Amino acid sequence: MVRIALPHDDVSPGTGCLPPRAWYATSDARALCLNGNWRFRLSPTADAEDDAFAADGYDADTDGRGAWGEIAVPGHWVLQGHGTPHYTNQLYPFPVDPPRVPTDNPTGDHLRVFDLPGDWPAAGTTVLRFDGVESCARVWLNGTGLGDFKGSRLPHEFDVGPLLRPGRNVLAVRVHQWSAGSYLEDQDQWWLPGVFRDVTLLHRPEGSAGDHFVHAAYDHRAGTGTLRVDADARGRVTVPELGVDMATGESATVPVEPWTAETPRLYDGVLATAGERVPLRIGFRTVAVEDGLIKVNGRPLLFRGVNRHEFHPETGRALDADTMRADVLLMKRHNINAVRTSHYPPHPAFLDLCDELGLWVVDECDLETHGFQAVGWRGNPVDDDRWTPALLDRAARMVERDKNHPSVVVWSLGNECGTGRGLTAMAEWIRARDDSRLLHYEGDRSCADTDLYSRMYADHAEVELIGRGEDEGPEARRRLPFVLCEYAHAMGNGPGGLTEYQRLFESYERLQGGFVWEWIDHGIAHPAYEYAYGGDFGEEPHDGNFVCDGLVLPDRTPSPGLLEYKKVIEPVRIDGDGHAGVVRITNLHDFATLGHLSFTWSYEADGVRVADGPLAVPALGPGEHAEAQLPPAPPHAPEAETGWTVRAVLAADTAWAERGHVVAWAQLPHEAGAVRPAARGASPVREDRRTTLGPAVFDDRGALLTLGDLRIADLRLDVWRAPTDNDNGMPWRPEPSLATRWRQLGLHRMQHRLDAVEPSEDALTVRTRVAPAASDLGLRAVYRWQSDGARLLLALEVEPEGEWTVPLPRLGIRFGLPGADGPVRWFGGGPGEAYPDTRAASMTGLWEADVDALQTPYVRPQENGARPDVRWARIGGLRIDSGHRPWLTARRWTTEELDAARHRADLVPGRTVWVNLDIGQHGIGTGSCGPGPLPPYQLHARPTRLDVTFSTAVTRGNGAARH
Ligand code: IPT
Repeated sequence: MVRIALPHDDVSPGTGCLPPRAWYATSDARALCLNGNWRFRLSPTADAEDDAFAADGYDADTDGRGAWGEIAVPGHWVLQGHGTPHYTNQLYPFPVDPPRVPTDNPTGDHLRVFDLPGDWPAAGTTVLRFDGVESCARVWLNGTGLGDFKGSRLPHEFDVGPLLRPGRNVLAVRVHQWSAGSYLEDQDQWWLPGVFRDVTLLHRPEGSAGDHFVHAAYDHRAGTGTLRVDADARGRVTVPELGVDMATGESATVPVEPWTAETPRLYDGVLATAGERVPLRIGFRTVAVEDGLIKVNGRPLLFRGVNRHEFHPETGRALDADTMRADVLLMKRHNINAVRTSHYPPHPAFLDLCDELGLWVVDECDLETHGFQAVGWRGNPVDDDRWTPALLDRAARMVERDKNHPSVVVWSLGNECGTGRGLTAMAEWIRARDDSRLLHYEGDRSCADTDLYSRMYADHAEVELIGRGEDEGPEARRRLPFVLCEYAHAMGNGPGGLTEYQRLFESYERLQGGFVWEWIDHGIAHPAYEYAYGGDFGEEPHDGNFVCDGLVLPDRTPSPGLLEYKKVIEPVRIDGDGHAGVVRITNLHDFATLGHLSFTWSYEADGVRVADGPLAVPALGPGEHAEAQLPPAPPHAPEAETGWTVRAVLAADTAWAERGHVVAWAQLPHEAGAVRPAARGASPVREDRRTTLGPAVFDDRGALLTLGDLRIADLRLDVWRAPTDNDNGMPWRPEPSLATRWRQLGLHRMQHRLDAVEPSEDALTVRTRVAPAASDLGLRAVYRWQSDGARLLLALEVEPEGEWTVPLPRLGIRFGLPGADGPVRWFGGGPGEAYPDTRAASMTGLWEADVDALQTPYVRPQENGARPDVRWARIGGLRIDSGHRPWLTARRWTTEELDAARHRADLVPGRTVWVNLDIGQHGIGTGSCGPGPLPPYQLHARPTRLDVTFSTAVTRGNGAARH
């Protein structure tokens, strides 16, 4: 028997590649970009013999019986009509038998014909660079094999000088979807094979710089930077702005402004060797752990971070420059100061942007072996010496490529690999090569190889214990600074509980912040579904919509979670006393003064701005605070609810946002306003099986039918919400999720029993009992309807019966407004959605939005769109007032339809607007991976009252802000 051995089937990192070196976008050496349309052929298997396509003189047009099409490079073939994407979280989508992979191994043959420009220099040599190919490639130029490589999100270069011909050249690349490298790349994401990053031909002149290493430290005591540039070739280093002109290998110490993520000061320099001038962008900074704290330039910092996968709904992990910049700009505009490059080094241009615009980067190696957990970690490559060369190759390719970025302050070995000797070998290699950065790896609780104690999804109580230094575990670990490399799982509606995490981070110096999981929903643009998730391509096994757990929706629209995060991590705290007119400002930056901000106040009466002006605040240093005095309250209507809104805005344009961009804000209530007591006294009149009460008509069974001209449908008690991803919990946990317990109890199909309809002198009382089948739990709901002749008053009292051990999803009323039209206007929290533990970013005001704009289009439909603290609202001719300030939700479909929908496209607007007014909502939490809602945000059944006044709306000409 012949054993078929293929290069993709062995543990080695590959053959024929040049040693890794520093990446830079351009020098004065020639480069030829080979991106573009390539010829492409897909085969279902990896047949080692059939490499005829790579032979010199092969003609794709005459061979292959039309098998050859075209493909855009960079790109993934599964997103260009060849095969389909496959999503798994932790599981390998193939049998675990390392290093072997399936015979069914989709293989993409790529051909690129290019003309070498006539003036391509003859001296020196030329390298061919691949910035990213998933998962394994064999490469030929003009029929000669160059070698093969694995390590999908890492660069690989070949020396092609001797093989290049004047004029026409043919590059052939065979890419296998699966390789031994796939065992090292089990990140929670789509499997997306292809040549997905740039391919470039780079001339290397004689005397070119080769690899080079910029060492740029900052001494915060002296205010000086020390620069040394090591390079393979001898040369000179010049930094005109600093008067530096020295040889490579020499060092200079000069006064400088340091680089930080808040103040990303870069100095332009040049490394000039005999053959090349390489531009340098130098940022001086020193990273260290001192006194158990991560310090940069002598000061501790707080990571307000996100985990970023590279993703675009159409092009997958092939990102263009605009998309990368969009990510950084969005992060900066939302107060994010740090990125963990989960779980592989990003396109190198992304790190240039982080240097330039200012983000702390945890650069993570392309390594995850999570799927071995499912087999008890047997055969885990990170604990098997045969794989160590591959691991070291990955570590070196990351560190060598990215070592000159000031933004990179931490190297991370990888994610979710369990433990093993291979990781230690990586750590030792990295420390020996670059001791100027910290080392991170979350998966080894002993922290043997790391400078940080890092965890994911620890709940608030445990994080607090760690903050206090009272955590169990090795003594040495208690001396390490702590970060949450992942927390606050941003899947669907949420994450809840951010405020409480941030309070802990700010209270305990050991807690140096965290990285929300994750930046973007990986929903793939799809003609029928709008966005597809796991399983939508018929793939098995899969992990459903667990791939959609980002702070931005697939098209990069900020989700409410991002707006909440922005508010929670504001680098300026504004609080104070609106009655006394005192504002307290605290600078929460780690490095920057408030010199770049200006402050404003405005004064609102019933949500409408009546006056505004500037607020003088000194340019406080980091950590400092001061008080400022507000002016006397401006005149306003006597009964109005009033308050101040204070904002910190950019004083001038920056590289990432314009002047006036709001960085931080707070509202300080002033006067509560007078709630006019509603008059009563109208008597119910029974006639023709109908009861009239003021403007309202009820049927025999006490159901409200009309209010004036308005039809009202099916007004009743409601406890159900379409479970959120967080309600659905962690699919791999054996215990039932909250949503499962809700369904088991039957909260999605409550039965409504009518017990009595009781007209009296001044009221119509309707008594009901609302309860699930097969249970003795129930809710007695008593509706007491009254009227002053013009308006309809409802006093609803709810009394639970039995031992409720499950919290309620929501508690309130819902009703339909058939044919309702026009915008919704409300005075309350807005403009976006909010829930009990996700409402920091909700601003009290007068808001207006169309019903459609009130919906948050989560990729998998679920409860969304509530607006809190609604004093009054107007919807399609109905006016609602309530001193209880309920939650308001309005949609063109029912909760049941929302619950049944799997994709956005399943939601079809009907003619009725369904309105929920809730006295309570269960919190959101982050139970899809992490803790559920904290106790104060849990909605437990208890005696409850909701008072609402309904009337037909009179149009009021006031200036609501449109959402
Ligand atoms: C954690 C992973 O590190 C991350 O890649 C992602 O899968 C995240 O969870 C959930 O979306 S691992 C988790 C099972 C603790």
